[in-house]
Amino acid sequence: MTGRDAPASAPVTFAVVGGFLGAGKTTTLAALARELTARGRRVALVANDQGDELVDTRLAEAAAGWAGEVTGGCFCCRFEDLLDVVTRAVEEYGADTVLAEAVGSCTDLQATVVRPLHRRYGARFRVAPLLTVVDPARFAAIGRAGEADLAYLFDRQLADADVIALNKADAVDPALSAAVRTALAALHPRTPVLTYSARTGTGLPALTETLTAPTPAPPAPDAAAAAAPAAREAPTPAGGPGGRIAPAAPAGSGDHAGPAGPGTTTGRNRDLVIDYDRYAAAEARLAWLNHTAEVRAPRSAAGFPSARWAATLLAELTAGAALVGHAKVHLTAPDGRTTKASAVGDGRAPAVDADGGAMRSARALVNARLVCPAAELDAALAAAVRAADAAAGAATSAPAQPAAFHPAYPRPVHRLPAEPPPR
Ligand SMILES: Nc1nc2c(ncn2[C@@H]2O[C@H](COP(=O)(O)OP(=O)(O)OP(=O)(O)O)[C@@H](O)[C@H]2O)c(=O)[nH]1
Ligand SMILES: [Mg+2]
Repeated sequence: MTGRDAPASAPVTFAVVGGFLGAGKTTTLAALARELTARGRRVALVANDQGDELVDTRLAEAAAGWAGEVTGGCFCCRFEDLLDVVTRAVEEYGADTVLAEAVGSCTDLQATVVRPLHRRYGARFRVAPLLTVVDPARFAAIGRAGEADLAYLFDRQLADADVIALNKADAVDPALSAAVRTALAALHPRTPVLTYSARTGTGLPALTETLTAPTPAPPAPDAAAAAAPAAREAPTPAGGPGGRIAPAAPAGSGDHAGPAGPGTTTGRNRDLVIDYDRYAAAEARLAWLNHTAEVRAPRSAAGFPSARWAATLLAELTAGAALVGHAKVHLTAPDGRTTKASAVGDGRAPAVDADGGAMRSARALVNARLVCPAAELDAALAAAVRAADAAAGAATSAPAQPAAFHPAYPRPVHRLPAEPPPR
């Protein structure tokens, strides 16, 4: 019996957190990790991305006692890698709580990640409700962006949620916040909405309780599914033209298939209606870039102003994009100081989340997810680095050329339908 199949002495709390690019998932998980650590838990964070060299992993390392990552695809397509990372968190660190951040362009997480974990590994994990983190400004703007498939993906993330976590309460006009809550109640009337700010901590205790409250035990050991998993699973996408797949159960209308009834109040026990061709088309609209560079201050003994370099780079990089998912920069100086900035397409100047001050040299990580052709993103990055160097008196070199790409068609390893509602 391998470590990851072995029953743990006490179930590890496992929470998957989803939500659109830039919604505040990493900031939320960092805040939850600090809160839960203060309550005596041993918390591990797991980042996830289509590529490697992740800003989020750097942030997770700073926020939790243990941090890991799943790279090269989302949790649903890399399910075994997710299990391996979580197993290491438990064996190496003794984690009793694992918080895993899904890729911001990923959806259908109930069927592809939450249910497989709950049903097949329910003796090891107490799988928390699925949170979908939402930026109210994005919610208000996504329908007007002229990106119908991305708006569809955003809506499917909401429909998949057990709990909608409405973030950034500190930054949102109260009237907009109220309007968003009204719209969410109309669109997803059975899904609870928690309003909070990951930045200030307002509302965070309620979110913490949601993740740590007891959840129903998994169904009796899923021997049939373990013995013949394919027979119990919904069709997996074929990919490419004609790759459209049915919902994980016979199609109903609207958000979910099958009848509503007692026990169907969470996303976990409802089947999401989703068109994988539209989901894949939405992801393919995004150009995806993870890039590493060395930044130096050739003319100043004091160093270059790292926040100015980062903010200038992001402003230039995102200027021409049809839609900004999230572009972020993380700089680390040899003495450990860090600078971090983000642009999330909210019409504001890039946010400097951490300012490590002047740096003689730094290792820079750039992660960008924008709507534009991948080749244009490569060229935009080169121009943005030149502008940042000029603004900050810096000189940047990179070990490799930027190599943006478009995410591939999602092919989840598992796709489990909901259990019938209890009678
Ligand atoms: N004002 C405010 N900003 C926030 C809050 N939470 C996150 N942000 C900011 O939103 C930006 C994106 O936050 P992240 O936590 O990186 O978002 P994410 O959802 O993890 O992004 P991806 O992993 O790229 O999908 C950063 O600049 C954060 O500082 C909040 O509660 N209030
Ligand atoms: Mg993140």
